[in-house]
Formats: sequence, C-alpha cells, structure tokens
Amino acid sequence: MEACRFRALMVVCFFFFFFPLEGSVRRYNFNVVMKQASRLCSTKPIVTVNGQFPGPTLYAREGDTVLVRVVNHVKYNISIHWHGIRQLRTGWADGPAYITQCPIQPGQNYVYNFTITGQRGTLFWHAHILWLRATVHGAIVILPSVGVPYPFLEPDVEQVVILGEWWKSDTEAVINEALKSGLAPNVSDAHTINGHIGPIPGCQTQGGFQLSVENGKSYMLRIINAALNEELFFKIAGHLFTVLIIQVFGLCIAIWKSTQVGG
Ligand SMILES: [Cu+2]
Repeated sequence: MEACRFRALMVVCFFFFFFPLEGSVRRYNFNVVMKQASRLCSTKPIVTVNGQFPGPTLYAREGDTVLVRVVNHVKYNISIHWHGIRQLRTGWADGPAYITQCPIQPGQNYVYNFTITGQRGTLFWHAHILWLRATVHGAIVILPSVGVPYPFLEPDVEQVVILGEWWKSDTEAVINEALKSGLAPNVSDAHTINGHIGPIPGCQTQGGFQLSVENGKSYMLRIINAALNEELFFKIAGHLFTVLIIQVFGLCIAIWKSTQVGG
C-alpha cells in the first residue's frame, strides 16, 4: 500500500515537473450600471462598468485564463469586446454584438471565458454595440509569465493612461442623429485623460489627471486611445520620453529602445 502511494506521488511530481500549470485563472465582475457624471459644467447619466469611467483595469499574465462575468443592469443591450485579444478556439468570447454573440439583454448576464496565449502588453476592452464604448471601456494589462522579464529595463512605476472623448449630450442621441441624417456624427466636446478633462474656469470639476513623479525614477505609461473616431497625439510638455513598444490590435508592431520623442 505504502509503495503504491509512493509511486502515485512520484507520478504526480513527474507530471508537474515536466508539465507545469500554464497559467492561473483571473476572475472579474463587470456590473454594467448607470452613473451620474459631471464634465464641462453639466451632468448627465452615463453607462459604466462598476460605476467607473474609465472602467476597471483587467490584469493578467500571459497564459492566464480570464473569466469576466458581465451583468447588464442598464436599459441597453450590451456586449464587451476584448480588443486585440486573440481568441484561439474561443471566438464566441470575442464580443462584437450580432457577430460572435447575441448581446446581453437588460437583466441578463454572460461570462466571457478566454485564455491569453502568446500576447503581452497593453490592450483594452470596450462595449461593442451602439456607441456605448464612449464610456464603457478600460485597460487590459498583460504581464509576462512569472519569471519572464520585460524586454527592456524594468520601470520603477507603471501607469495606465486612457485617452478618451466627452460629449455633453447623450452619445446614443449623437449617433442616432447621424444615422438618421446620413451625416458624420457631431465631434466630441472635450478630450479626456483617464476620464478627466482638466480644469475649466467657473466649473466645479475634478480637474485634470495628475501623476506625481520623482526625479530619477522611471515611469512607464501604458497609453490607450479609447476615442471613438479620432487619432490622438500624445506628448508631455517640456519632456522627452522613450517609446518602448507600439501595439495595434494586440500585435506588437515596433520596439524602440532608444527613440525619444516629445519635448
Ligand atoms: Cu474593439
């Protein structure tokens, strides 16, 4: 009996030594809810995930399986697209409504289940129906597998920077109007950095996004353009910065180790 148990233990050890577990499981709850938000001296209800604008950052390591339970508490149908994630044999988890799935109806929920394979870096998730992605979006940060270093000098601090747009009016009304008239939709009233538009004289706003920095430390910005219809340009006044990696649709298209831009 003892010998048998010992042999079984040997087999288990052998299995885990040669076939280590690929990744862990990351679970997230996305409650899609309305939230009153004030920008540009006015307040309007917006659709959010967990009441946040931008929504929560999804963290995972390469090789991890991600389970996101999306519960729809708003009046709109919803679906979430994991922008740039390669859905290998999980096409139904990709997210575009009416293309890879039926949207999640009000009061219903759906669990997205996918594994991140051969990808790392910064991607983002957003609503993929109507114009809900204007406020329903957030970052996906994919770290290398445990023990695998970055292909560049480890930064002291990491910060997600999401560039977005803000309309004073209801964004669903903006797109509906454009569809009705056949003209281009109205351009946004402001741009946002992590949901902030910056200080406006005479407005009670929460000001701009601020990142306190210390001299001599290195900061890695994970910059995402979550604007609906615009290319955006990013620079830091009075500073140079080094572009490490550019990713488009989850593909790393360039790595520069020494190019400095801005100023
Ligand atoms: Cu997308």
